[in-house]
Formats: sequence, C-alpha cells, structure tokens
Amino acid sequence: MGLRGSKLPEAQVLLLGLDNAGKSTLLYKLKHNAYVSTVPTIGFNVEMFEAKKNRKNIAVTMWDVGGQGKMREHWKSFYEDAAAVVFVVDSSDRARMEEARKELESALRSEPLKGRPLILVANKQDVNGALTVTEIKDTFHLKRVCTGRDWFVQPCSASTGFGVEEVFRRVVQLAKFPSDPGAMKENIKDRVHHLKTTRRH
Ligand code: G3D
Repeated sequence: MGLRGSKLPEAQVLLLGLDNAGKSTLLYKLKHNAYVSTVPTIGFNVEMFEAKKNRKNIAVTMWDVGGQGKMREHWKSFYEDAAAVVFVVDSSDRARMEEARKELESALRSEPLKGRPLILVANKQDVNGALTVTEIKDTFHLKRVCTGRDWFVQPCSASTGFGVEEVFRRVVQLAKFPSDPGAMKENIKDRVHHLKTTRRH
C-alpha cells in the first residue's frame, strides 16, 4: 500500500467507521480546506495530503476502505501498513452505537493494529442530542480498549467543518512517520515480534 510519487516521509492512515458515519464527507472537507495541500491520487476515497511535522514536510495518505465490499479481502494489508486509525462515529445515532463499538473493538484487536494510534472522530456534533466526547469515551470503553496505544477523541461536524482541521492535526501528531525519532527502532521491534510469533506457529 502507498501512493507512489511522493518522496516525503509518508504515513498511511486508515479511515474506518460504519456506513453513514460521515467518512466521505470528512475526507471531502479535508480535501477542500486550505490548510493542507492535496496531491491528485488514484481517485476513489483515497487522498494524499502534504503537511509539516516538526518543521519537516510530510505526506499523509488517508484510505477510506470502510464500506467497499470488494476491498474487504485486502483489509489485512491495509492494516499492516497503517500508521494510525481514524474511526468516525455518527454521535447522533444512538441506535447504532453498540454496532460501532463492536466494529472498532474488533479492528483494534487485530494483530497488525496493535499499538497503532487511534483518533476517534465524534462526528455530527451539530445534531441535537448527539453524544458528547465524554459519553463517547464511556460508551466505547476507550480507556480499556486503547491500553498500550495513543488515542484522542475529537468532536467534529464534517458537514459544517467544525473540528475537521483538528482531526488532521491529531493525525499528524499521533501517526508515526519514518522520519520521527524512534520510528525506526519501533519498526525493528515490530518485525522481531512478528518473526517470533510466526515461528511459533
Ligand atoms: P460514510 O462515507 O461514512 O458512509 P457519508 O458517510 O460521508 O456519506 O455521510 C452520510 C450522511 O451523513 C450524509 O448525508 C452526510 O451529508 C451526513 N453527514 C456527514 N457528516 C455530517 C455531520 O457532521 N453532520 C450532519 N448533520 N450530517 C453529516 P446524506 O443525507 O447525504 O446521506
């Protein structure tokens, strides 16, 4: 996975969430905001953004692989390359909160996503009665399911633009880029761990 053409340190970010949560709207809003520049990509639900981290230029590629049936068989390889997970929740849809919680928990439990940072987007905050950040944290048992990883809950309204820039800032902050101090060491540690577990089977 990876969009060729950028020579910048690049992080692959997975955009997950139930259908109707607002993933496409968020991606569209990010693309049309002035604070990041975008690079033309292969098109469907994938966007590359350029930004700065620690005064260095970096690239973030966001993959919305959520609802696409045909893509599901490739999820594993997406997971393996993911530097962070952005999980979008429709905070106003109380009826599907449990379904969303299960989806998130099963994604985070998968081996390749172990320890990967999570940015949970509490979307649709413009809707009356939407769950607050505190309620979302409790509902998703985030302290428990995020043990051993960095995480943040960002209130957002993808349709009005509220919080969208902050989502991107958090992604840049929490995702590990190849140029980050310690990133290499961590990769090696991951590989060794992977080799050890494969040998056991
Ligand atoms: P998905 O890509 O996760 O499936 P979409 O979700 O981005 O297609 O959004 C699903 C619907 O929710 C869309 O409405 C979209 O306009 C709406 N939506 C997305 N974000 C917000 C938000 O922050 N607030 C509100 N009120 N609505 C939002 P339609 O009617 O086009 O299906």
